[in-house]
Amino acid sequence: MKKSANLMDRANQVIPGGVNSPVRAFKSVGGNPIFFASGNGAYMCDVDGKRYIDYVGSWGPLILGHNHTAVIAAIQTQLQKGLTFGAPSPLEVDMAELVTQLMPSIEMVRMVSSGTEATMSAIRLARGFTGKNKILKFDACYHGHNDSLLVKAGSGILTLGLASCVGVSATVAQETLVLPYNDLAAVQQVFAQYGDDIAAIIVEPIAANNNLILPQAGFLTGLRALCDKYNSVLIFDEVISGFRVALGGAQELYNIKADLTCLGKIIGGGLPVGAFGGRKDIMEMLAPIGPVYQAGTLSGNPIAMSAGIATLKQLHKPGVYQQLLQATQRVTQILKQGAEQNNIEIETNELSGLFGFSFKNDPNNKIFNQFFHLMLQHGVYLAPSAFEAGFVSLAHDADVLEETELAVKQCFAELQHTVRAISV
Ligand code: KE4
Repeated sequence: MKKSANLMDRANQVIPGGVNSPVRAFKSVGGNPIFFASGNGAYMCDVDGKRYIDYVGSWGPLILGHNHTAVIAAIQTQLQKGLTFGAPSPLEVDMAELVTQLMPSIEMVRMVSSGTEATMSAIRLARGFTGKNKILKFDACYHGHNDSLLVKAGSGILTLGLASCVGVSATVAQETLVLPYNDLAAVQQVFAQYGDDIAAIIVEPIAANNNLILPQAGFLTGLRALCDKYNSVLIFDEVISGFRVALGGAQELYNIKADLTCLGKIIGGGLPVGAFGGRKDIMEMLAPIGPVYQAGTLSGNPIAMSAGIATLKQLHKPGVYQQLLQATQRVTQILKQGAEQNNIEIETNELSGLFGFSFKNDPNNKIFNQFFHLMLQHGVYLAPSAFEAGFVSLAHDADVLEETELAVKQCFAELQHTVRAISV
């Protein structure tokens, strides 16, 4: 990986940590990040020409796999017409109509350029709508890097072992209440105490930034009931789960109506897009018709809209989510079988397009980190952190899964020696 190493030396001189997003830095797994040159279908190639099966998919956008022909064609068509107008364009209306059709709880939607912008805007809107100040989030859920939500967050904050984040003022942090995920009793107690000042609950309906944690029965419906009782806004952060776990996201899967929903990743098809939307009476509080200001130079960018719309249209096809679920179940089955054959204990879970796995008795993720690097050697790119989920695309077909199985078997055979040494 000589070229990657040389690039990292250069990057470290001019980019903090050599990366434009911390979780890419391999800090928790050790070693240097790999620099990638290209992607195609379920594969990526690094700058040294090594090919990997990609189980990160750019952290979610690439549900169709890399460089899907329909997405590239849509981008190329729009490219001929212009990159950006700084004025309304037809594709923004097409996208908004598509999103409101796919997620009925979203009566109106506003495009932004990242998931962070979506959640930041949604909590500002909730505060403006309710006139209340406090935001309730859950430990190790990650909602992007805006100040109010970087308190005890997941993803990179968890990966780097940061309790919260330096630079977030105490006055801002004190307006954010943080509770354990799935602990409805704790939420009931906090509402009893602060209910008249809780503007919103923001929750990942499927927690995918602390490995993969599914909501316990009754948890999401309990949050819905409390928001109804105390007139707080229920915000579903579906930046990962939206259009992945079902066409209508987690809210379709669990049949829960959110007041506001935050979207990202898939909605941009690989280009920078986020969105937030929901109840009309809340959304109409937004400028220019309401007093809550929110804006963005490239919001609704036509190129990004064309990629997102092309992606969503592919997901509309019959059988897509069955195929995605079957592929994802195959991945966790392969992991379980590989571990079992080598007397290694792992736990796995999955939904369509998303999976999590963890090694038993691996409190410091030493086994995970060893496994991560073995998989790299065998041409499989997992998320470089035990605190992230795995992403499966529609490009992960039978041949890719067979190749994955071969690599996993070899890795577990080599890992069993290490596990014995680490466990001692
Ligand atoms: P962005 O601002 O990174 O587009 O989205 C923030 C965000 C919001 N909500 C959820 C549920 C998210 O998972 C994210 C971002 N996800 C991480 C991966 N766990 C992005 C990867 C990174 O930070 O580089």
